[in-house]
Amino acid sequence: MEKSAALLIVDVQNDFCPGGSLAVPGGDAVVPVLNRYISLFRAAGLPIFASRDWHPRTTSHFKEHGGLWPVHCVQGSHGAQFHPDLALPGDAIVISKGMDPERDDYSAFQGTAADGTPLPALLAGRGIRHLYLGGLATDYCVKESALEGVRHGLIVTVLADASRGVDLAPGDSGRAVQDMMRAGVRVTSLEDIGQEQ
Ligand code: VGL
Ligand code: ZN
Repeated sequence: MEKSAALLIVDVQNDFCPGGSLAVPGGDAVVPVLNRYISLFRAAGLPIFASRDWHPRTTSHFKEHGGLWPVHCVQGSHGAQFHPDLALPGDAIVISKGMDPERDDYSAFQGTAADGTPLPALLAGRGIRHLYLGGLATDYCVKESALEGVRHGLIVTVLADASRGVDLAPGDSGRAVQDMMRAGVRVTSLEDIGQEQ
């Protein structure tokens, strides 16, 4: 990975894992894979960002108020916590998103750090030009974050082995990967990254 690369872990939270209120099939399988990416990026001294869905209890994002989804990732709840086995380093930068009660805001680029700084400003401030991202869910937040990264002029690489989709309709995740690739997003896996240098 080049010096201007960063890792973005998308929404690896209890509610998106088996047992959670919006469980992604096999969602927890991304955790050990992401932990290996975390080690690689740490060893290279590269920044690590972790986004979290961070909804108010009442939002148009939820079914009960006209949205698509069951109640999930409510601010401060157990379901909103990162998966307990995700080995986030202490200096990882947490990006919260989905706080606006009138918007879905799937993309992490709509999110902010604890001090309110938006993700795009954080990336620009660190000179990040290449964003590697993986997590949950391929067909929503991973996809929208990747597409918005491209729109911001970044090189974007999706970590296929560290992402899983909701697949509300069968095939959504595969179509999401195709949409991303059509937009110029690269796709890689641990095997390929291990061979880089
Ligand atoms: C997500 C559905 C609803 C995601 C968030 O993180 O991909 N999906 N809210
Ligand atoms: Zn959500």
